[in-house]
Amino acid sequence: AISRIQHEGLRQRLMSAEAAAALIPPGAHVGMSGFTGAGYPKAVPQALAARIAAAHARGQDFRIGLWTGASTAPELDGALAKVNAVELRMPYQSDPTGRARINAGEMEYTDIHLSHVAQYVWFGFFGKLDVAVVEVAGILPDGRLIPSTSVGNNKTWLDQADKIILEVNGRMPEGLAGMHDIYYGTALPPERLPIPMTQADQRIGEPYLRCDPAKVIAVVETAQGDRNSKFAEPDAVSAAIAGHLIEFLQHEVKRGRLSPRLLPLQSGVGNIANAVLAGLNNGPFEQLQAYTEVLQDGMLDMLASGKLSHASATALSLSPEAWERFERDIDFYRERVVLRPQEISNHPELIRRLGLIAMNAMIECDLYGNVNSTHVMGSSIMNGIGGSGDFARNAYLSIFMTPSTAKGGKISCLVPMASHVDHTEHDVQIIVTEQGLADLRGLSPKERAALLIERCAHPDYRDALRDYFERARRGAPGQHTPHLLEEALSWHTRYLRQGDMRAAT
Ligand code: 0RQ
Repeated sequence: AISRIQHEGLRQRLMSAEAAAALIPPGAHVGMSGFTGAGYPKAVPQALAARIAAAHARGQDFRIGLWTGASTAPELDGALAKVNAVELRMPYQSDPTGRARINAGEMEYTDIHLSHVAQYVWFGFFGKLDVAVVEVAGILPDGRLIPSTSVGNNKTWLDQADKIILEVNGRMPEGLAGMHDIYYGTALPPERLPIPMTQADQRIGEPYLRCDPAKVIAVVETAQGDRNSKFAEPDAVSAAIAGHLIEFLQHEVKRGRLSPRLLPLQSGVGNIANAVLAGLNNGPFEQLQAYTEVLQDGMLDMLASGKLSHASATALSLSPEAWERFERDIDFYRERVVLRPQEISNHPELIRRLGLIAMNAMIECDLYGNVNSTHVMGSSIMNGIGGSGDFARNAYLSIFMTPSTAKGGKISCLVPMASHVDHTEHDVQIIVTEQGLADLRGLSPKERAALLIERCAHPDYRDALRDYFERARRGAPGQHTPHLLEEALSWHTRYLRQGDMRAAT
């Protein structure tokens, strides 16, 4: 394990997780590594949670600001949320305990586009970053760091923090070295220059993270793998969504709007996304490319089969079986995978230039194509906007997918008015449910509503949607985006009242 820490001075800073956690003061802004359950620190957050719990037991105030790349794992978000250790969380979370705290009003959360985080910290919008806690796969003799299974905001945390705690994870394969591409050319306005990338697989930076050894206050050794959660096998609903989407892409190729190689794919996380990738792996397209945030099982399968030539991401998010394959064939994957900082994987400039096909899941959408990705019934957070907004606004094709209903049919995912809007009608082109696909490009609001009802609504809700739309067309004061404001959110209030959006029969 010693060979993982090749810098003499940093070897002197080796200590226990408890001793390292003791160096994080109350009120600190702490930037931790971690993105979709990959590359998060495994030991220091739990030791910090124990320290904070002990302080609370003594009646002392002790909370921190917790900044990450994206979601982490029970050992980080879960452990800290459990002891109410987090004053303010950003920019993305999916931990059940953390979510419950936020929705109970006990934890503040600021949900921001993942591409914005690094620059907002440089701009000083969130105040000073006090401590960085970053997992790495190794430390080189000159102090540079071999990144772990995610890059996220680590470059920014290491640059911006006054003090750095490193977790060196001996469980991470040494073959990760060389897979990353850390770009150091991001200056602040008005000195900004174009990012020199024109191909999705291009390397424009360095394989290692720079780190000033003088700022490193602790080095902790760990040997535990990532969270690596399992995906559900594609079910009939997600397979139907994938089928509609692939048929649509074939149609676009026939029309000459896409080449048979398509354009670089961005795919969100979750079971529907994985089913779409499985569909593409068995589909007619060859030599595909990915420029995405997260590399999940479906993309690994496509790399293995050769359907996908290469993939660019900021993090892995693999099931335990996929992780085994990744580790075994890491030399194969290192030739085909680039892991970048999230400010680059999600950069609007690059998304626009490369012309991505962005495919993300959603919670609900309304008759006019406004999409809610984050909130349940208007006021409770689910996860966060993540990268979906970075991609949706700037992609070549902006696609949102959902089953047509949720909670066993009690909720329609197509509603008269969305109870929260993350992606406005202006950023949404294509909606897919298991019922069908609505291509909204070039349509007026009323044309979109008619198409969405016919193609995407569940039959249980189609008549009620038609009825609302027809009455809005007669009774709304304006006929551009007709709404009956007193009724527009009545489906949500009915659900909150009676646990079902369907009118009582
Ligand atoms: O809750 O498990 O309690 O039943 O939402 O829904 O259908 O399992 O779908 O896991 O793909 O998540 C939008 C949340 C979808 C996710 C969202 C309930 C449903 C279930 C999950 P239960 P499913 P998924 C790049 C892209 C934002 C970030 C993003 C997400 C739970 O995709 O967080 O896109 N996206 N990032 O029952 C009430 C509705 C509902 C509903 C579903 N209409 N009303 N509840 N649910 N529809 C990746 C990153 O940025 C990191």
